[in-house]
Amino acid sequence: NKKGFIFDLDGVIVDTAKYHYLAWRDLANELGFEFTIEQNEMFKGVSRKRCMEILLDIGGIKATQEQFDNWMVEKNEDYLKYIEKMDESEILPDVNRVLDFLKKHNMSIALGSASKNAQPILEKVGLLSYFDTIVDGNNVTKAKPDPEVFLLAAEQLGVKPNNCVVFEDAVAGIKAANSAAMISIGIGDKNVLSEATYNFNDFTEMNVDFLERLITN
Ligand code: G16
Ligand code: MG
Repeated sequence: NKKGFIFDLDGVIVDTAKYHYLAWRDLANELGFEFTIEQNEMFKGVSRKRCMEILLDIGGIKATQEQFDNWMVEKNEDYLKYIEKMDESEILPDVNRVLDFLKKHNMSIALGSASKNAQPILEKVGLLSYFDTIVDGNNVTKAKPDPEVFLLAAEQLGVKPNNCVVFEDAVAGIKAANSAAMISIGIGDKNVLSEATYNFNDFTEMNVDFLERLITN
């Protein structure tokens, strides 16, 4: 039984949330209000469009369609400047070890992210070659918690959904994996990601025994 391993990007492979935060904060400040790091929690795993809607709600701003679209473009251009300087030092702890283990055992590996900037980020940090396929915000119409992103990744890997394992840091992502009938692995706070099949604070806690069970069961 062929197995597939699907990784979320932000919060699992790299911490791009800090750059998304800076770019959203820049925009909020320009529009005349504050945007805090606590409020940024709501933006994790959420599509760019939905983030824009939430931001305008926070600021109490009513935008025309044209303003809405322009501000989204502006936020993204600002974000691209922040991620410009990313390199392999930004890969989260033990991500390389887990990817190397899966590659060594000829497992199929996919990215399943809401971001439209996923591919350039993987290139910058030097991980692109690990991935057999990338499914991201450019390929899907329904955002997490809808399972579309992970189902498409499974299909592209040629692996049945119930033979797939998903690594996720967001509640919406865990819900998406569960409704795709995949094994969900929460990376982060166990209390927040309580719906996950398994929980780890980060990849350093995931030992070889666990990885071996994942690839054989
Ligand atoms: C990521 C981030 C979200 C971001 C989304 C869209 O999701 O967690 O904060 O809003 O991608 O990103 P972009 O504006 O680059 O298209 P994920 O699924 O990788 O955690
Ligand atoms: Mg994430």
